[in-house]
Amino acid sequence: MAPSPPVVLTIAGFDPSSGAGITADIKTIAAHGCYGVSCITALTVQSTKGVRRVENVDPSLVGETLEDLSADMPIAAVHVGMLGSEEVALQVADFLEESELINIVLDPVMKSSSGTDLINDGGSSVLIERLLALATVITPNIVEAASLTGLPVTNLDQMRVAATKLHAMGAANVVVTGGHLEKAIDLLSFASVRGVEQEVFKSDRLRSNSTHGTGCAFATAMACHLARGRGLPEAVLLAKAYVAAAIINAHPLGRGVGPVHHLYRMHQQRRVVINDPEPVHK
Ligand code: PXL
Repeated sequence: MAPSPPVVLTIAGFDPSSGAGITADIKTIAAHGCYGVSCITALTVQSTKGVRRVENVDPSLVGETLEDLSADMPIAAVHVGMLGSEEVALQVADFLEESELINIVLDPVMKSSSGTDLINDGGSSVLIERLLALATVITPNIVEAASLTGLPVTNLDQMRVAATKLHAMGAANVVVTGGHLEKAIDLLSFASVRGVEQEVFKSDRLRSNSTHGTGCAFATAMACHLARGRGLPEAVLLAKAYVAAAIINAHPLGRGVGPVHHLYRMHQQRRVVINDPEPVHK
């Protein structure tokens, strides 16, 4: 029998249009040859045209789900996305603290691109005061990095300063994603034997209307690569390439900002590699 795939847990909100959130994350996890399990933090009513409504889940459901899943399966990595409320964020912080799981990727989701709050003020405080320090790596975009640090973040120099402040606030490793900048620049700021190192990943910005869910896809792909034992620089590089390909291969769907194509690899020619459960593509 083939070896079991690494189990990746995503803790996130539900986007019924499947561009972002839990259902999108499960697609990303499957695309990486991992097995996805999930815990829903909040329901949203939304389409490609934006978020209409947010309903946070009963926090005890979150706590019990996380307990049950982690007692049942070996979890190789965790992705944390939308948290919604302070009470849910506290359940997640308590769980991560007690479970001692590794490879925790925290995407500090704050607002939808249409401007709806996806976490309340109390939840943001828990994010800053507890969750930043529990994560292996955090993946704010430039807007989230500005909101977390109170600093302006509109160019590479400011991304560097914000990442340094996020380390001081407790984050072990930081990727500031700048897909919205003229050049798509991501900055990885990470702890190495030489101290804190910063590595810049540049690519051409993709002009596309199919970009809904890029933040979730990037952070979840990072979790999958860490689950497979890859180091942070390689995980960033591969996650960035995955998101770019998911944008390029997207079909125009919906009347608003369309979803990326998380499973674009399913339609590509595969090369079978013995003993490697992860699909390899040419
Ligand atoms: O892309 C941020 C995000 C994350 N999670 C959920 C969302 C959104 C944006 O709309 O709905 C559930």
